[in-house]
Amino acid sequence: MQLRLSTTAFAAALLLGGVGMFGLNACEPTAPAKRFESTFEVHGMVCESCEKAISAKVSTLDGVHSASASHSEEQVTVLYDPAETTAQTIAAAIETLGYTVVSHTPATPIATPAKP
Ligand SMILES: [Cu+2]
Repeated sequence: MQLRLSTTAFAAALLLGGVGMFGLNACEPTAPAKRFESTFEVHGMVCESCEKAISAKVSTLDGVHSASASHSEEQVTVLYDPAETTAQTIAAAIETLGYTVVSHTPATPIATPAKP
């Protein structure tokens, strides 16, 4: 009886250990960074409506997580997945609204999700 109990306990421990290892493996894949940020220098924004128009337009693009614009800084900051879209695509979308994209920074990987 005692032997049987300890065998059962041993089997349970093995099972738990196996489940634990499996769970660890399942949670460990090192996914490549999918969030990159570029800041665009944009001329032509004069008020809050311009900011809203640009961030709304850019947010609809595939691969864009978020976009925020500031007319006072003449900047549009975009969080996006470069595998799905490019800074050129984002710049073109801004320009279809009538603004001028002067330059943009290279895509910089963002380790942790920024503010939602
Ligand atoms: Cu405006």
